[in-house]
Amino acid sequence: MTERNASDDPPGRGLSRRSMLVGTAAGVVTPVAVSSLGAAAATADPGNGRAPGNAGRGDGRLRRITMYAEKLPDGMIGYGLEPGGATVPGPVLEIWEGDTLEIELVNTTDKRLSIHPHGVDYSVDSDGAPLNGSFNEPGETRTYVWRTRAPSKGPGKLWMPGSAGYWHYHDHAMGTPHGTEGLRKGLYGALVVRRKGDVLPDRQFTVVFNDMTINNRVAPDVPVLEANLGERVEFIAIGHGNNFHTFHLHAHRWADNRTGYLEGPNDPSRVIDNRDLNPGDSIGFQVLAGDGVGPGAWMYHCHVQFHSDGGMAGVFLVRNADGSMPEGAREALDRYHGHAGG
Ligand SMILES: [Cu+2]
Repeated sequence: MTERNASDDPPGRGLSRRSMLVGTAAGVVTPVAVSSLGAAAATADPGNGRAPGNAGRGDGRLRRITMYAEKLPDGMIGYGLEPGGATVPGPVLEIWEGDTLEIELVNTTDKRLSIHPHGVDYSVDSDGAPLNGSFNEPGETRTYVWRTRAPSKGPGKLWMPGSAGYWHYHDHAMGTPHGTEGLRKGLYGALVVRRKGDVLPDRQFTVVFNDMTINNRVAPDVPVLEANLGERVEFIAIGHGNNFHTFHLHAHRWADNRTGYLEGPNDPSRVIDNRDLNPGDSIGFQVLAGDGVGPGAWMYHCHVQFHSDGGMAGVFLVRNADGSMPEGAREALDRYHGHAGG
């Protein structure tokens, strides 16, 4: 994975322009460099996502991608969007509510594996579960189809939920019928289904609490997440493994609802800065980097004490608006990199 220690280079703003809909921001500091997929996905979003700017999207398109499951150094296995491009976590997959995503998964390993999504619709042959025989044999290529839908009128006054949300995907076949080995080794990633009108972020980070690691790493090797003051930053946090976790971000807060934003000053959503993140769970939200608090090296970590003490902690580096290092941040990063884990 492209670990990037904070240098004095500002994060590349020009790269943060987005085109939908499948990103490659694999929990690293890279902004959403997006590979547009299929004929439908190529329109660049002007204004680096600050305006909704997505009217006319989400109109039920079919999007096709190819993913590769590959062995990585350190015993890890990851998903990627091109041969040799696997990362842990895998790429952020983004689609609009109403779209269908067709994934051709190439298994380059010598073990069975699959891709199993949360939050979307699929038939049993796209389940990714050995129970349904829907997995890739070693070396096999298999197609999975994920469908999404908008909210719809249900019986009486009820409404049936749509698919929009901060979801995730993972292996469900390696090692056990539940993909325990694949998950442990890094076969997981974020899946974002957006509703028409949703605000797009400038930057996007996937943070996976997997057993006692963040993205299969522990401090001080957890990648530094970087943004400039005032940028709209999206966090997608996912829990995996055998432990309970709580996700905490310093100096920022969000609404505990679908988007993390309030609909207005009287929106009764609870506002939080810490949330349970247990295995299989996923949350997502956007913040304005350093809003009301300024730039600096802000921590994010699991709030279970022996987990954070054990290295489940990283840095959200909010640079000055011009991309320069804020006062004191270099020293803070040095302290973080001296973190022995215990
Ligand atoms: Cu934890």
